[in-house]
Amino acid sequence: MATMQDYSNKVTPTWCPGCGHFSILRAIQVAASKLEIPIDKFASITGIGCSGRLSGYLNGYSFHGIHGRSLPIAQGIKMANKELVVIAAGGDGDGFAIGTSHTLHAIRRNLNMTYIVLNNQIYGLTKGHTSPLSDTGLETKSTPFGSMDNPLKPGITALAAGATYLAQGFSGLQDQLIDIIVKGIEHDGFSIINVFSPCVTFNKVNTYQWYRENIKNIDEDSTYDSSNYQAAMNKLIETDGLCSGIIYQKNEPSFLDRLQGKDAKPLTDLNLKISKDEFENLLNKFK
Ligand SMILES: Cc1ncc(C[n+]2csc(CCOP(=O)(O)OP(=O)(O)O)c2C)c(N)n1
Ligand code: SF4
Repeated sequence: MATMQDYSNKVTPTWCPGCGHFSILRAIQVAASKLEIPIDKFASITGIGCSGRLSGYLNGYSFHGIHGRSLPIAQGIKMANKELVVIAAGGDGDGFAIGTSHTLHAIRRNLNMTYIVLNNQIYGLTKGHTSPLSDTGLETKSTPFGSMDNPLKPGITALAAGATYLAQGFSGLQDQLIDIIVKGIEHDGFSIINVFSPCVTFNKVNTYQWYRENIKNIDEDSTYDSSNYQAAMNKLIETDGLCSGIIYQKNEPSFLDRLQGKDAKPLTDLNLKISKDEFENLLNKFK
């Protein structure tokens, strides 16, 4: 039987004590062990940021990539070897500033993988600049008189882009976090999971206490129907995006279902060598 230790590579995290990212790391490890994902089928890909360190602490294949580019790398890996369970992760800056376009297009592409946003509503690694998800008025090093911009709402943005699985979690609510990650990995398509993950060093407003007081847990509402798109949008609007649980899930053909040759072996298992004659024939077609 798999345990969470199987998914830890024993590297000691350099995150500040109390950082919300610890909880997300643990939740991924527990989720992977519950699903008994073989280590040689488990791949984590991150961008750059404190959040980007996550892949460096997970066992299995891992790739600490480029700022805002975890998704293109992760999608390439999934396309090359569809048998891997692929998890991409990054900060709110990574996914909703420099990487916004990748996030939107990955959502609408619906390729079978999971994307976890470690959302502390600030840039942690660069020592406390605002991110596009920072609340208006937030005083940071880059906005000493308060942020003048309106924040993007990741949940509403993901739904508008056509998300087939949208969940939100909170680092201070482990059981729910594990559950939404398990179900996100099991989802047949692209799952996006936005996790409120306090930066205890640079964000003195959106603290554990603040999230505890402001997040509505939709698991406590037995009438909530996560297959109802309108209800999901309403819930996000009503709570100003501050709700946790599976917000929306629908079944539709994934990118791999739609792909021509989808039943072929993974690219990594194919013999891609071609003979000299085959190569010349190919070249002749372009003459
Ligand atoms: C192309 C590029 N632009 C900018 C940077 C500088 N940079 C590194 S991390 C980061 C933002 C970190 O914030 P976030 O993605 O929210 O992650 P966190 O550190 O809060 O976990 C930036 C702007 C970079 N490394 N590469
Ligand atoms: S700076 Fe913030 S996000 Fe980065 S490790 Fe410290 S608490 Fe976590």
